[in-house]
Amino acid sequence: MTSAKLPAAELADLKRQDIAHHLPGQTDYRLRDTLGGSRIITHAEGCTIHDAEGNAILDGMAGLWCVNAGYGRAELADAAHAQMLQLPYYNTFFKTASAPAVRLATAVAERLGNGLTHVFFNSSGSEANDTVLRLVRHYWAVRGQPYRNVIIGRWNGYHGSTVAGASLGGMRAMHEQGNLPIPGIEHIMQPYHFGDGFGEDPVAFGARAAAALEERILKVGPHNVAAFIGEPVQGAGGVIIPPAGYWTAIEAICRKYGILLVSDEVICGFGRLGRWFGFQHFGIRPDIVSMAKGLSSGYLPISATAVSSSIVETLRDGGEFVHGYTYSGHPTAAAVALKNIEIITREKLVERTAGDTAPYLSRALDRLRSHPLVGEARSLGLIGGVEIVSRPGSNERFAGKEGTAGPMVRDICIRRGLMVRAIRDTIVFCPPLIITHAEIDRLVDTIGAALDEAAPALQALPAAG
Ligand code: PXG
Repeated sequence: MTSAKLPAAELADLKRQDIAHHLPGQTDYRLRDTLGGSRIITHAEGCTIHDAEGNAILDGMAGLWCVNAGYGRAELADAAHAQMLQLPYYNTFFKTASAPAVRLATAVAERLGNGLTHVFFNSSGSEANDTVLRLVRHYWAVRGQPYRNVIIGRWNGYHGSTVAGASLGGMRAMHEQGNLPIPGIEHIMQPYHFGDGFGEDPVAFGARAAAALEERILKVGPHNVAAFIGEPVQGAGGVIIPPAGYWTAIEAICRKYGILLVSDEVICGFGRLGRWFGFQHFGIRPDIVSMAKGLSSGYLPISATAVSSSIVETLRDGGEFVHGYTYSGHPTAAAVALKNIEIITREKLVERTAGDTAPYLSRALDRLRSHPLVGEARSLGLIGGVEIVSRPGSNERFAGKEGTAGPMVRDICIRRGLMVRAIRDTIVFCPPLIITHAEIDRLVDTIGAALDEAAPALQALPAAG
């Protein structure tokens, strides 16, 4: 597919309407309006998105960490089309279900293994985690321990934007808007070695970060704690890959106090870390797993909350679980997700990530590791981050302030035809799992070129203090 530049008048009209009527999420509206409206993305294929100005951009973010199977999959469109003609919608509340929902639950459970037998459907990652909160509190009430309702998450974890999702997450900026978190949610330190443990032995730092969970459990009172929730690798927090031993230590602490372990696989699921699910990479067995994004490669909104068979046994004793959404198990979304899983399986995208593209990406990042502005370049599977620093060998930031260099380098990357995100001063990427070696080279070398281009302006900034 070639460029499909929109006629100038049509584009100007779209941008005018965008400013006049549209409030996109996670957006500074004054800034969007000052920039003359949003960039209009018109079409995409493979790993490339196209905008209305005629730019072709390598999508280093797989949309928003989700288009694992890549763009332009006619099979997914065909699955939606066929299902819409047969049964576009029906609910799961009247002791009814649709074939795609039931088959999808089975396909997900088969890939989860580890006793995670049952799946509850929702439409977004946030909703999947709302279900986690409702479910674990209900679970402990049915078990006769209704006081066990505290859920522990981590600072800078991301679990969504609904009231429960943003509360479970540890994004201070989100908490500040809307008087969050809601009661009964605690946060502990994150295992961010580069940021919070610089110079410390990584394994010792990981053990210290995990020990923070036990300390908090003891402070809250073990009998009050319902669950711990974490992302195997924090995505929106800045691609934070925990040190070796962290997750096994967290799991052991949860077991010691009989606390449910929840793995938020909204980003890490469906091949991202080179396994179907991130917890499988870290060798742990969560009791609950939330997932979204890669479940349908973002083609339609659908998410799931998977639980272990022993949780299901308790739920069976609990009467009606008075929770569910109109679109739980949406037949069309489920049909598309099922076809997406079939594609990932058939094309061996999980195996390809583990055995080919992930090691290739990791080796390519070596080219950035010696750059004077790079403090660390890390990846696991096909997710990674590059830390921009003001002094080689340090974790010091330009102008002594986080968030100065990152957006500058990101904007240059986009101008040079690569979509990446800046999370403070970390450039992060999470490309479709179909990415080729040549595209990985382009991703890494564009970041390198953007760093070179930004260097004079960054070095001219006033020093810290
Ligand atoms: N959990 C995780 C781990 C996520 O990354 C959600 C839950 C919520 O999913 P929904 O579908 O409700 O958005 C996410 C979503 C960012 C950014 O700034 C990341 C997400 C969403 C919006 C922005 O990188 N991840």
